[in-house]
Amino acid sequence: MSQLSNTSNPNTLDLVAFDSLLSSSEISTRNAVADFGNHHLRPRIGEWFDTGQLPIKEIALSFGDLGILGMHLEGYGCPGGSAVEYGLACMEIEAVDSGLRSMMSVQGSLAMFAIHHWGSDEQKDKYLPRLAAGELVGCFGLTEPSAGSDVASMQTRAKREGDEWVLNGSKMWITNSPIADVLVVWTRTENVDGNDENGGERNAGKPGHVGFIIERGTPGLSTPTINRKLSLRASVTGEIVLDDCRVSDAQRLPHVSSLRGPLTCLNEARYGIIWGALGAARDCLQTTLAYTAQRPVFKRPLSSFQLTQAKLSDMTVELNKSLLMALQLGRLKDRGELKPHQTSAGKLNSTRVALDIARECRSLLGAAGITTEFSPMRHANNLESVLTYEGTAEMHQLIIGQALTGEAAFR
Ligand code: TGC
Ligand code: FAD
Repeated sequence: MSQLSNTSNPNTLDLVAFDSLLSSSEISTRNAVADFGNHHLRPRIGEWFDTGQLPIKEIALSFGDLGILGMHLEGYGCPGGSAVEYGLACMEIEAVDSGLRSMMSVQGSLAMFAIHHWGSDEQKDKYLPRLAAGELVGCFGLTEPSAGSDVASMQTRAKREGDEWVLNGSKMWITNSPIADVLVVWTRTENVDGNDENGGERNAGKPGHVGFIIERGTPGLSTPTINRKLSLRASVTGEIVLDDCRVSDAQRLPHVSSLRGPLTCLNEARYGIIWGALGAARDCLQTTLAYTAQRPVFKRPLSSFQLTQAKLSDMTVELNKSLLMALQLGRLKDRGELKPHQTSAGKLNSTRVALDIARECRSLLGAAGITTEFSPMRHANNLESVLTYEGTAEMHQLIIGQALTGEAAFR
């Protein structure tokens, strides 16, 4: 049975025979992740969101067992799945909650991908198998208090002293930083050295942006938690403060020394969100279809009114169109042909469509829609973050705009 219809209305949401576009192995991967989500995560998500507390280490280990951490990476204990399988897994996890998909994205697409793509063999051997198993939790520190969308304005500095680097600055809004064992942190430096993909010796002594793998317990590192969140409550968010934090050169990601380093990683996480946000939207629609079928208004089920049906139809059409776009982008990615501005188009579309659907579904539930008993308002609140992180909607409009016109209008 299609995962577009895993609750009370078999096949109702699927308008395009979506599963006919998937291979049997993609369907079985998708179903395994959906089963895991429905049995192990869904029963507990309301409590995690309400309390803002969740057992991350336990979740990381279970995600590792399921094979969804660094799912689309090859070697070093990583599952080596396809981009489409990875996307389907993101969709099923985010159908439960965006915070849980964030855990998966930050670990696999950001921290692990950074090490896999830009790290040394020693770094890959040391960290990737344990991150893939969920024995270690990773995070990715790029955003700063005064540099979010404008990554190039980052203030965090790395200064080389002999075989060591001294790091100073702070990162903000970092998923999992308070509990991460392994922190990938991006800095600006005036004295890049060593062999990097941008020209090795060409860059020696020149300014650039370099990434470091910092282990918890390193002197000068602290990671305060950010509290009072109204969104992504089933996720831990924090700062990364570096106060004369010293790391050896062996902790530097050696193969990049420009913003291409972190921005390449963002492409991966943005891709996962294209699918993930649609999982949240699907869950809102399933919840709302079931609710409106049993909610009497003016002596008839709410679902029997024309206005209600128009809303449900429009939302379902948007969901199906967006899924087709996600799948096409996934197929391009599996062929190695996906361009960053295409990823932006998918991220922009999926997050906007999902947020619209979550808000409309919340309103169809009336007052019942405002508690965590039903999922739409929880998803809507989460999707506010998803719209903002991994590049705001405006950043993706500008990236697409640049591809269309050849003009960069960021600054
Ligand atoms: P620009 O001058 O255009 O580029 C600098 C260097 O980067 C390269 N580049 C890319 N490489 C790979 N992929 C991309 N998408 C790339 N975009 C640019 C570019 O070729 C150049 O390379 P090189 O080697 O020649 O130096 O950069 P810019 O300063 O003009 O900035 C462009 C802009 C605004 C698009 C960029 O800053 C941006 O994307 N800003 C948005 C920031 C963002 O998305 N932050 C996300 C933080 S992580 C997060 O939110 C995690 S949320 C948790 C979860 O995922 O669940
Ligand atoms: P700003 O950049 O200050 O933007 C504010 C507003 O101005 C936005 O609407 C934006 O679109 C608009 N704007 C900015 N520039 C322009 C322009 N040129 N033209 C028109 N409008 C513009 N970051 C990490 O590095 N790692 C993480 O793990 C991580 N996790 C996160 C988890 C959560 C829950 C949240 C909410 C954020 C997380 N982030 C993370 C940070 C996230 O990536 C940033 O919030 C995001 O990039 C936007 O930056 P900002 O918040 O500083 O907003």
